Amino acid sequence: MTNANDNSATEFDALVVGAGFAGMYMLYRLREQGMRVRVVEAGGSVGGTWYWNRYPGARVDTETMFYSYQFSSELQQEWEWTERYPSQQELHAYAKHVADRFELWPDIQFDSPVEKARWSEEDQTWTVTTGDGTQMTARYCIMATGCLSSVNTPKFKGLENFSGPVHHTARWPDGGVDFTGQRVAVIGTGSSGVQSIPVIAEQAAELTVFQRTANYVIPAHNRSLDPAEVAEIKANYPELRAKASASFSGNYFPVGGPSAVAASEEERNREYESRWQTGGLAFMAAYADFMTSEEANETASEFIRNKIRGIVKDPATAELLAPKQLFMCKRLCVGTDYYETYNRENVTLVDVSETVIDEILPEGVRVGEAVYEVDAIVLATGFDAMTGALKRIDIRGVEDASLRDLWEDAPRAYLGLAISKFPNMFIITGPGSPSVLTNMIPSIEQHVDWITDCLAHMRKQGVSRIEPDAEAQEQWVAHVNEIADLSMRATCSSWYLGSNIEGKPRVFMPYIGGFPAYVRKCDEIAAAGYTGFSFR
Ligand code: NA7
Repeated sequence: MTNANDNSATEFDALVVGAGFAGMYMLYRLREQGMRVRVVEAGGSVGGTWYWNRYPGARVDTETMFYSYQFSSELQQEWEWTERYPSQQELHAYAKHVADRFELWPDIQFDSPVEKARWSEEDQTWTVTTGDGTQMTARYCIMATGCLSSVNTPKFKGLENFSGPVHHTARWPDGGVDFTGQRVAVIGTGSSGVQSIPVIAEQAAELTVFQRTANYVIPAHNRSLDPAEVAEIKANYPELRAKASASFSGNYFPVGGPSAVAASEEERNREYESRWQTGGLAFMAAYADFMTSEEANETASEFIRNKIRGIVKDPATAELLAPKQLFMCKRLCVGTDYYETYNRENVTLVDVSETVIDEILPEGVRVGEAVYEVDAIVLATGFDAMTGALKRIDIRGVEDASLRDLWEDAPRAYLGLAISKFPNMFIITGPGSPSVLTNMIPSIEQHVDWITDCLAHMRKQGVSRIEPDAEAQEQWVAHVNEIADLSMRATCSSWYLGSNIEGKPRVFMPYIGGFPAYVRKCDEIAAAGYTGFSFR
């Protein structure tokens, strides 16, 4: 095995941008191939999402016995998760353990945000430039930049004049923030808001939540893992992982029934109640027709709205918290005491769906005529999802083609893995792949394995340049769009569509055809000698 344990080295076989779960595993696989690799990471440690999102209450919303690497049976057997939904700290500790166990650290360069990546047709190499001007070159460049990593800070008028601190959930200060005795504003009620609001409410003197869109929040029922249950899963891991891979979302959620409409009201309520009591994302699998029948969808929506009305004592607040859009149209949230938090004396909900946040004043937040005086502001305002992290880098391909320009109207990538005009570049879980609609770690592993096999194939064939054909890419993009239109997921504003970012084109970015169908397609393409790609 070679490694790049020489900080002055600038020439590599492959550069990997990002040291989250994707970049770490990519490094591991490329080193196995004998490649000299450098991973370039903007943050100060490994873990990506689980390095940056340190806000109070940050937890994974996918059961972690399955939200974890499966490439190494030893790792899978030896690591002990403590909770059903572990905290950010535990996930970050896991990422560091993986880096220790596989000795990844020497090949990762931290605190190095990549600003430019340029392809040279003459040299057949990529040159990557970091924030301090350091340049590195390699034959291959793999973007492991994450789907939810480019932070969205809305351009609120006057934000810079606020007299207190402003913290974004995804850029939380290391060491935490003490809100004791303070009046705090939280703007945003997606997963980050849903997780942080109950925790901040316990500490702050007063908490004001600014909600633009109410979300569906299923209770997590987080708990310590029972050693007997862990032993059982570990004893059957290969079989359980295979079941998960054969499931639409890469999570094994047994489907309750084919149709919510066909079920009787009594059956439906029993099914919903049982899933509510179990908790978590498996609620989505209660019936198979939530995304194809509005009537079916409304039965689940109304069940959850009634739960909210039952929990939240003030009827006006309960109605504000009751979502209007279809269930599962926006990403489903999983929370702990989320709705219960609005029964606290020190918590106020402000609706900013029609009268928006006009301005941030030195003393607080102004919505229309009302000024909410606060000492600190928390922005739980999410990300420029899927394309943001790539477009932030000035990426130039063949004949200086600019990725930002080519993706101005919509992202275009073949299989969400590679882009025409950008030879020898791969993206892990890029737009046009199932990515954020699936369990991310298995999706990452599938992409990394596919890329590794592809590079091994190239070596065997004696070729060193790969690029997707424009026509194959267009056909894939058309297919991604066509099936997105068949689902109701694209019917509301969400970050899947880019509608949370001002001026971003509205395009449903992930592939909605399910993990098994996507994997089959990738495997068929590889087996047929990588159809849709040209080699030189
Ligand atoms: P999300 O899910 O994008 O949530 C961001 C929230 O911030 C959401 O409620 C937005 O309302 C709100 N928002 C954004 N801009 C504004 C403005 N200008 N005014 C008021 N409110 C605003 O991000 P998260 O970090 O919570 O979660 C991201 C993913 O991480 C999550 O889905 C999981 O996959 C893990 P909107 O809904 O756009 O009306």
